Amino acid sequence: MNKQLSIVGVPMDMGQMRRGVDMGPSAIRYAGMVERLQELQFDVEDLGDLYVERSQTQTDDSGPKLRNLPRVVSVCEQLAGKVDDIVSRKRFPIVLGGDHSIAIGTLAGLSKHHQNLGVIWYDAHGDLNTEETSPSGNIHGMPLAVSLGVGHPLLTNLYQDGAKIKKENVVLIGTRALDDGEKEFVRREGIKVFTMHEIDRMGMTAVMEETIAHLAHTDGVHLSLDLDALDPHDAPGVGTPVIGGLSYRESHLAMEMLAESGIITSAEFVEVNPILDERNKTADTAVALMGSLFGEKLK
Ligand code: B3U
Ligand code: MN
Ligand code: MN
Repeated sequence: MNKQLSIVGVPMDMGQMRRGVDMGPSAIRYAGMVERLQELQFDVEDLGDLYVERSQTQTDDSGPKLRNLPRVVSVCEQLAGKVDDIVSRKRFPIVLGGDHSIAIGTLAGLSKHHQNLGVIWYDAHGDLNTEETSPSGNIHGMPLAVSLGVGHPLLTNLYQDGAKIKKENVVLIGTRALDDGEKEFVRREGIKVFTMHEIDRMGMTAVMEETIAHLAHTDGVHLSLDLDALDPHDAPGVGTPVIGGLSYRESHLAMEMLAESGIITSAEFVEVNPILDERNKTADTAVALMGSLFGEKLK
């Protein structure tokens, strides 16, 4: 694994309605992220946070179809450039959210360096909505569709024109709250999804084995980890908790298997909202999962 890590925080909360997720990067750092990774002998560079305009008098909560679109676009453009630069310097990017809309920027930046990027979408939700199917107008419910080239042109053509990833290179894990339009998207495109049903039936070991095999042909794999994939018991500090989620232990197993496989080339941890959290539990969980993803157990 690449031993050179670069962290970038994105204090973004414009992709959804619950303020506070902009403080996610601080909460994750406070939970001891940098020290944890340094103990694992990584060379860690913390690039700080991107500048995100957070004026509350300019937020657009009036219920349009694409809430705060211009602001999401400008932050994602900025993030894409940053991620592109990190990878150009042969380092491993770790992006801290912020709401999940930032994945549009992360994947746009990564796509400059990969023809066949794999993506693991570890999330209770599919994030496969478009402005037509979204029940909320929140862009954090759309980043996977956008990255597959489906959505508003300002989003799909961000940084580079068109789709950033291919449908056969995507695996969803932990899914349990798909909207009707998202179900249709998954069926139509034949996307690989391990819902909670499959995880309960097969067990996390088999799910991860299949995931790793499914992505074996890719030229790098991005892990997009939304903390709401976990059960709210272990990750209460998220904007849209969904009961019946992945356990702390299952998630560690998943991260450990990814560490053993060596396939992960970039990662992001999103949707940590300290305002809704219990004593920074969700950020602590995020950092503990990073420990496993970066090989704590293998040492
Ligand atoms: N699918 C719903 C809810 C949602 C998506 N992502 C999160 N919540 N975190 C939507 O608004 O698109
Ligand atoms: Mn998400
Ligand atoms: Mn989610």
